[in-house]
Amino acid sequence: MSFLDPGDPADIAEGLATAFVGRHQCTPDAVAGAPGRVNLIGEHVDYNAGRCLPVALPHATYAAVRLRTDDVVTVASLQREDVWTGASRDLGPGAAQHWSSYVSGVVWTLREDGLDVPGLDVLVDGRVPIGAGLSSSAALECSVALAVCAALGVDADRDFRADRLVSACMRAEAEVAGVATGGMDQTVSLLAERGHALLIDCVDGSTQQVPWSPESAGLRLLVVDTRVIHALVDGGYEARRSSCEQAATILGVTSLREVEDVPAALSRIADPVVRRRARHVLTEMSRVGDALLALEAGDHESFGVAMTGSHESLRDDFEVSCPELDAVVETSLEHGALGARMTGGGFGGSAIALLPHALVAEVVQAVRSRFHHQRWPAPAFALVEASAGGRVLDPPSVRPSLR
Ligand code: GAF
Repeated sequence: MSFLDPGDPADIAEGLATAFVGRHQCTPDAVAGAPGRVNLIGEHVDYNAGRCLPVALPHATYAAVRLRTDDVVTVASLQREDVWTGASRDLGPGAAQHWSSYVSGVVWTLREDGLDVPGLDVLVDGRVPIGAGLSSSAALECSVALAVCAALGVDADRDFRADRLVSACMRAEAEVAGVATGGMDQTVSLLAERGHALLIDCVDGSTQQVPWSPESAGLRLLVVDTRVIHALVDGGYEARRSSCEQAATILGVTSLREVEDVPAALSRIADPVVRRRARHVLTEMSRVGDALLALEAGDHESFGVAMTGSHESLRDDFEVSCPELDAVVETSLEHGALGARMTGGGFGGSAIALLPHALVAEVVQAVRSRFHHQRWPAPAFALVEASAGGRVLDPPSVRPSLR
């Protein structure tokens, strides 16, 4: 069985620093890494002021940064051929859309937020699969934000991350890259702690570390990347967000979180599509509550039931699943998973399954066979433990031959 390898952070940082020297003939001032995520439950509730429960992956994106003496910004990646070069005027909203917008956007928002960021060279090594719904964009934004802060000598401690960097990265994605997300991904990428899921209350952005180690109960969290490319910029995400806003307007609330009597609220929404979207959000908010109670009681079976309920609601009411995600969920459950669901924005991307360790090989084989039988591209798998949020890898060492 082969699983997506997150790599060793120190080795990746060293390789990246070495590649940086090869490209720029000088060492980077800082290297930082920030993880992707899977969300355990609480999907499409962050922009409705609800609570969500993501876990940081061991797979991260790494950024090496060197400050320049002029105003030029260059952005390159070990995974891509093209290099983006711009100056101040090219950084903010309205700049041409390019993968580098996630990087230049962060440089722009950090400046907007008052940091004195000069021109810089950025080199990225992305180890979060792109388009897999595992939050590679937030991992990129957060790694760049942390590396820029480290290069400037700014101490990005927990409070600084929570108060300044989460919103800087969200703004970069919304205002420069063009996708107004709800903040879950950036928050967990910057604030997660090893061995914990992060409970985010999106009503005010407050967070709480929730112990998450199903391994101690003989369980594993399996991630299945369906290889159906998920992209938030395609319009489906924005359409769901706008249906939720419509529902809130009809109900006279600022966010769906304020709704108390769910059946009564739903009966006031005449449009069947808007009603279904609202029903997902409102029932998902209560499933998060159920899941938290189950976790507190060490009741993984009930946690699994909430996960599967979440998938059904995302599939039937929110309509953001796809046949490949449904197939992963069904197959995992048929072969003994306690719960399974799509994770992240949907429209492709990844699913997760919580299952006994002893069944991992069987479930992987069954999912593989099902994809093969359907003539779908082979899926990719990862077994993940709750990992830490972004960190500066310091000091970046460079292989001796290039010093
Ligand atoms: C994407 C977004 F970026 C998040 O903010 C969140 O809305 C998620 O989809 C759905 O829960 O990952």
